[in-house]
Amino acid sequence: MVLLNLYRNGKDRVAWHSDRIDTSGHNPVIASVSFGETRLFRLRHKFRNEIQQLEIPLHDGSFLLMAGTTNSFWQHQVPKTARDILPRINLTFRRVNR
Ligand SMILES: O=C(O)CCC(=O)C(=O)O
Ligand SMILES: [Mn+2]
Repeated sequence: MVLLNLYRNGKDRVAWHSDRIDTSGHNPVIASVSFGETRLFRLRHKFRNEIQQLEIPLHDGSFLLMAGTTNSFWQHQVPKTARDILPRINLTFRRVNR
């Protein structure tokens, strides 16, 4: 399955979440490709506040892979920004079990 996110400007964002672990309990493998404006991709640990948040700038053409236990232990977000920026498109690819 491919999902497309369009961030029209700095007001469009995605709040903290984890991508869903499928009903069989397996960790999802999610591949993400970004086009257009650079946006920050933030990660925070779900259970350990002392672990520092990570901030990854996703530039035009960036490829990000979330695999293993990433989505069991971490949440991610794409925050708003006050910068006057151009749109960004993000595609995520994941396998869906039927
Ligand atoms: O736009 C991104 O880089 C992340 C999007 C996301 O987390 C999602 O669609 O679940
Ligand atoms: Mn996500």
